[in-house]
Amino acid sequence: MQSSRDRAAHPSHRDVAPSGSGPLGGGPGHPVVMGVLNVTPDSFSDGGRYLHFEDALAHGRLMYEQGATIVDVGGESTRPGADRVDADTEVARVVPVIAALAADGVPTSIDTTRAAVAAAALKAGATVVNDVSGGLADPGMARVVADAGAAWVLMHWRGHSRNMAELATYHDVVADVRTELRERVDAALDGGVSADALIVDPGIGFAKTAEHNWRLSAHLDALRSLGYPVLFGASRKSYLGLLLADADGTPRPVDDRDAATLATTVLAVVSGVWGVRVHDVKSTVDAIRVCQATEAYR
Ligand code: PMM
Repeated sequence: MQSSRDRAAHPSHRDVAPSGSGPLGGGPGHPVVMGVLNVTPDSFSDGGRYLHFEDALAHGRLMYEQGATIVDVGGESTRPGADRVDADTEVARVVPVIAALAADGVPTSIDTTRAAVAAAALKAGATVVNDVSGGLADPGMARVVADAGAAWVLMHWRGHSRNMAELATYHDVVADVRTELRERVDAALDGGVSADALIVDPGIGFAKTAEHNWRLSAHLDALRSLGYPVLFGASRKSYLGLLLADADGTPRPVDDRDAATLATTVLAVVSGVWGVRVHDVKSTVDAIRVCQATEAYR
């Protein structure tokens, strides 16, 4: 079932060693906290709040002070149904923020599916490319990542936000996502990217129903068995709103999903993920410290 590209098949590799680590030092027991910073007018949670440079910079700095390992800067909304923006708009939104955070010594990732945007962001100081398309959207991405020696998050994805709901059909969502992620890993390696640079992500909410999201959340071990660090991003997503809907079926509002998000974070951390991508960094860091303190007494 495992291809030769499954790093779990090579137990000598550091990511599958008992201490397990990956880019940025994340891994089981000491997960990376990726703080979300959307410099967009229309993201589902923080859309419009950080569109202005000063607001974005202040929020990025705040998340870093609160303990974020890295700040994930995005200039295009990926919420279901969202329209695309052009690459110039994306660059104009993210590059000044990344450059200013880098000047402060704050590590940043660029959340984009476009090679040109990634290249501009890496030049401005980002060190990780967070590509929600896993390299599918832009064939030039592998070259940009390889040339920069950056880390690359390959998220499971089936199509752009506009029509992704139609693509949520799986035989077995956990096995299918695993297989499709392995294909993305293979393509990245074939494109010249180092295995050490890769991180995989199940893409919670992307071409997935609520049930698909729960199944993936419950079986993160299956993704970890690929042998690559796993990033988990459930923060404030709509399946949590559906779970916590009112008696009349009204979903829990986005700004009241942080307790639920925290539960997903704790479960993911206990499953041994490399990192979590969250909006509320402070509560996440507190919860991880509780996990670590408990672990120290096992
Ligand atoms: N989710 C969103 C955006 N980018 N990147 C990764 N790697 N994983 C995710 O789950 C993910 C992502 C959804 O939008 P948001 O920025 O509003 O959370």
